[in-house]
Amino acid sequence: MVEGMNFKKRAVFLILLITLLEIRLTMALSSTGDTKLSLTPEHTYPLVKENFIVNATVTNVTDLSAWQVKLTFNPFIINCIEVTIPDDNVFAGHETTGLSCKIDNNLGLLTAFNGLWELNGVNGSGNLCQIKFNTSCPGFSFLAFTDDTYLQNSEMSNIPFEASSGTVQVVDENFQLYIFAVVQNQTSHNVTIYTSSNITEFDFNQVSRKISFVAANWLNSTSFCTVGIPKALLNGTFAILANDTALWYTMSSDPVYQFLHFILGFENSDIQVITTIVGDLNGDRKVDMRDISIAARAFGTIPEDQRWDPRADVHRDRKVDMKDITIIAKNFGGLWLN
Ligand SMILES: [Ca+2]
Ligand SMILES: [Ca+2]
Repeated sequence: MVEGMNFKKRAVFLILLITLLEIRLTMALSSTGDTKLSLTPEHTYPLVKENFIVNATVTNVTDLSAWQVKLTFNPFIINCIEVTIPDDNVFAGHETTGLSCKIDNNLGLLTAFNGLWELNGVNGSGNLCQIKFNTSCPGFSFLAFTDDTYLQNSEMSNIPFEASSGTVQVVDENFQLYIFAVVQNQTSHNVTIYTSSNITEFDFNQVSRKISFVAANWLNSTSFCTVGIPKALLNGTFAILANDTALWYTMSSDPVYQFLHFILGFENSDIQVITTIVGDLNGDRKVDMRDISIAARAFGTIPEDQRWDPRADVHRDRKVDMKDITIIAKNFGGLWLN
């Protein structure tokens, strides 16, 4: 009731704030040095009901005195069992506070912290912590560092770093890899679909830049789908429509392919993967009030909230806030042109 009343106000208020925030966002983009935070292995392909380990590692750091790793994962697919600090970690040989750790397998979030008791930080590269997961069902999970992840120096200032996320593809014998060869400008490309659905009627339309197929699932079942699209074939912002409704998806890529990962319900049979413009949340290839409405309705939410709509999380940091609204507003009025 209150939500309905505030809805219009919220949309107007958000638009008004945009100009101000654009300035702040630009300032917040700090430069990064050569320090990197990554996960090894970057890509993992465990089986269902299998344990696997991922290491959070830092490379080329100077005066590291404390760190916090905050990592999100897809709790429907994997659960975190434990976080440990290996003997050969980056603080090895120094006295530390010890590991503080919080695991939330409902949210898909883990937080781990360790710091030095000593006055000076350490230099170089090394392991921060080791994270053990268990897989529950086939599908895909990102392992992504959130904004609250930090590296701190002995002056208690944040060390700029570049973070790269990892991926987990839990595989199952019921999954099948479909490969469809399509031709664009006399060049052949392979589009791949890795899924437990049965795929038929695959088509690529070069003019409307659209991939379409029919996915059949068992009654009342859901399936997972990964569509691999060669970047040379289609590139940019994608929207996935299932029976004309935009689906939420996550993305990963390698040098050749862009991978789109999504869940299909029993009712989602006519699938279209289209290129669109940034900020188009409902997949109609234009950014207008419909998209602002979707974002405004979900404004201020995180995944466990009732109003949460992952399509509105354009910035992909698991919250719908001004960053997302700014991106949509910047593209407001935009039209996809072939
Ligand atoms: Ca739209
Ligand atoms: Ca966001």
